[in-house]
Amino acid sequence: MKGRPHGGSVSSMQTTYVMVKPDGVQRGLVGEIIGRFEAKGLQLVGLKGVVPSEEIARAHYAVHSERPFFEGLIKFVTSGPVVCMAWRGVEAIKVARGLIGPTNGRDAAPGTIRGDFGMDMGFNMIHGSDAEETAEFELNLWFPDGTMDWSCDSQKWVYES
Ligand code: D4T
Repeated sequence: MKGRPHGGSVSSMQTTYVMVKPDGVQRGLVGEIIGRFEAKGLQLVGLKGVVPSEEIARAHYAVHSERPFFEGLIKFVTSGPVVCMAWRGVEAIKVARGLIGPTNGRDAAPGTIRGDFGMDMGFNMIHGSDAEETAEFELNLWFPDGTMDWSCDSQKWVYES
């Protein structure tokens, strides 16, 4: 995919990295998950499926490298295909995290993705960037060629101005 660097000119406009993890793909939840982001009004600017290499998985989760669950997490996330997405919108990072819900599905409210489909901490189906710097890092890691630059006509019916 070609396009401009991630990020935007409007101050609150953000692009966030979202990834359906191997459990979400294996359980056939990809369509449901993409549908929720689309229906919310976010704009899809990146989409691909990959089986992550150990190298990219370790880079993505480097912040957790000293945690006891790290090696299990790497084994899990490299165990099969993931679906990598970039979603764009006003405050997209916060909005995506809200759609996803808290880490443990048992604590997540119904209506969130983890709340509706998850029962576990490790198998929590989906990842979403937690801050602007993280989003920038993760988008560059998973979409090194950039994201799609396109004008979404329906956005004029998503935002009042
Ligand atoms: P990600 O990063 O995958 O979107 O999840 P969260 O942002 O909600 O949670 P996190 O970064 O704290 O954890 C990353 C990843 O590690 C798994 N995990 C986490 C785990 O297996 N055991 C644990 O004790 C924790 C804290 C779940 C998500």
